Amino acid sequence: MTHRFRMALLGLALSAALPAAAHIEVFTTSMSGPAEFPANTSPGTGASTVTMDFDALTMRVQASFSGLQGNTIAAHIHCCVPPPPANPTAGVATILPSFTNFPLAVQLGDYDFTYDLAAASTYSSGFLNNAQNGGSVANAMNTLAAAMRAGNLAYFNIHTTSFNGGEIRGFLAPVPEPQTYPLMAAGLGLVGWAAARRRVRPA
Ligand SMILES: [Cu+2]
Repeated sequence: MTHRFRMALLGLALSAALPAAAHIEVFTTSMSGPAEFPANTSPGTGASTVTMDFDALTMRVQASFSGLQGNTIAAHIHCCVPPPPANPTAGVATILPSFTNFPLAVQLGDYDFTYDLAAASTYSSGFLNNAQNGGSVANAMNTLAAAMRAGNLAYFNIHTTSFNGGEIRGFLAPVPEPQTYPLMAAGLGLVGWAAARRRVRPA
């Protein structure tokens, strides 16, 4: 094996090891009235990013919203909707009645708060104590994370005075880990470069 080829293999091995080492997962969604069940005609829109750090055991919840018809009364994440054809709604998974310090009585706003995933208070008691989670914060964390990975099971919902059941919502889904993919591409690129070098070299 040439030195370059060994280096390329090392790069590939490193990139293969990184996804297991990266314990941060990011989920996003866009929220709207038509995404509610039942759908409504609210002109409001919103976006949310949820960042779970499985080393620090934190969940950062960021959101922004505007154009709501009613004034905000609550916001949280619902989980987990049942399989079709059941109604695509679920109970609240996160702290009740609303996210800590979420802007209330407004039609637009921004939100940024970091929760402790190991704290029982991060979850609604119903979610924490349901049959699947059995009062375990680890189970509750894993259930919520798995639902967001699935992309169609957990939704961010903003309730208002005009739409008590929710004016805008959106299902949280994963985004690729930015710190992993460029490194993986770099590792694969190294392998390709080493292979090309070997091809042009005289036998
Ligand atoms: Cu709700």
